[in-house]
Amino acid sequence: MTMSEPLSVIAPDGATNGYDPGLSEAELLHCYRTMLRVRAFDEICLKLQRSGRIGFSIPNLGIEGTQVGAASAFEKSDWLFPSYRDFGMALYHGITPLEMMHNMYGNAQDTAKGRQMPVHFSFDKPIRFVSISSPIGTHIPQAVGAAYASKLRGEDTVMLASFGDGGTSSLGFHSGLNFAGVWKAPVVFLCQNNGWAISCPVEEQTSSDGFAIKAEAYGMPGVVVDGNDVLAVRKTMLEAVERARSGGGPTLVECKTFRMGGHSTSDDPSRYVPAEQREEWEKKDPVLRFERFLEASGMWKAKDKEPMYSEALDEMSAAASEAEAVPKPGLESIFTDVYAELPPHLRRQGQELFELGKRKGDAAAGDGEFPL
Ligand SMILES: Cc1ncc(C[n+]2csc(CCOP(=O)(O)OP(=O)(O)O)c2C)c(N)n1
Ligand SMILES: [Mg+2]
Repeated sequence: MTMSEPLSVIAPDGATNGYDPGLSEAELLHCYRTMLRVRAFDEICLKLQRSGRIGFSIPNLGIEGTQVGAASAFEKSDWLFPSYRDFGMALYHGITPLEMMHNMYGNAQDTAKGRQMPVHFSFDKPIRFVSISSPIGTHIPQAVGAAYASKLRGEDTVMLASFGDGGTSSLGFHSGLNFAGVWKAPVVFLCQNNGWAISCPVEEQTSSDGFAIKAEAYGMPGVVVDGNDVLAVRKTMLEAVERARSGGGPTLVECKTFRMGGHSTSDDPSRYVPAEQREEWEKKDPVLRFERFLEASGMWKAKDKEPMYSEALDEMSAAASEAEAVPKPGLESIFTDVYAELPPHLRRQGQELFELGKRKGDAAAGDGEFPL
């Protein structure tokens, strides 16, 4: 097999090549449902953004197989350093749509207290889903540092660093992989090669034969997998996670997939993605692929899809309504979480802000008092 031939498990007719994913029927259906829930979350967020209720979102259409297959390889005690396009990893591990919607609205219950952009989730349970870093690639060395700390402490926690094809051009990618190789840190690098970094095609991103091959330079295995085959992604990631957990060091996994939507709700991919490319990948839709497997295994029927998807839409819509009703963070939250005791100059600035807020009618109940 050459580096650029991706590993796949689910054949076009839904049969597997004998691979047993080691998941019960309920677990496999959880994978499927999670993929549908990602689509439903996207659909609701697009409507919210287009109607001016939230400022921004990131579509995940086409990447759900990679997200769910990868997430399924990690334990709740592991840490995920996700990219901004990893909604399926959060949902797979039981982070609720409501918690995610609080961030989309930047309301008072958002874990980031409205200080991050929408889509920049951070959660510490049921799994550690580390705050999204907007500057591309900066979270890669963070994941490596956390992995090295886990190793030094003698723990068996494994870290995931997830990023796109564009992320491989960042300094963080090269320094992160270098340190991880030297330290044999328990980290798995997941490169989601979805063909595009906003409007930059992969051919302009690198002149190497894909991204997995770059692992060789850093002294670790590099594996290419069909990112639209959820079971192939699971298989590859499980092997990499087990290797990291047992002291074997890092792996770079390249998932070949395709972003069927825009880069974000501010983007129009029809301006740069050739129609034939999109049509070709639509046939490889990861949800349809997994449906063929589930159907061939007698776990799912075509008539199940519509009620499952509409249940997911109801769930996301209810989460959005609930999050929308939560007030924005109080003005005083601007001054919290940095100092144990607020310095006098910030206290003074805060007071001026509250007075201005009151005069302009922007201050909400509670503003104007420091709880510090
Ligand atoms: C350091 C840095 N440079 C540029 C940007 C602007 N930017 C945001 S997303 C993006 C493309 C990233 O592409 P890729 O890693 O392939 O991720 P994908 O969008 O495909 O998920 C760029 C250039 C940024 N956020 N950070
Ligand atoms: Mg990309």
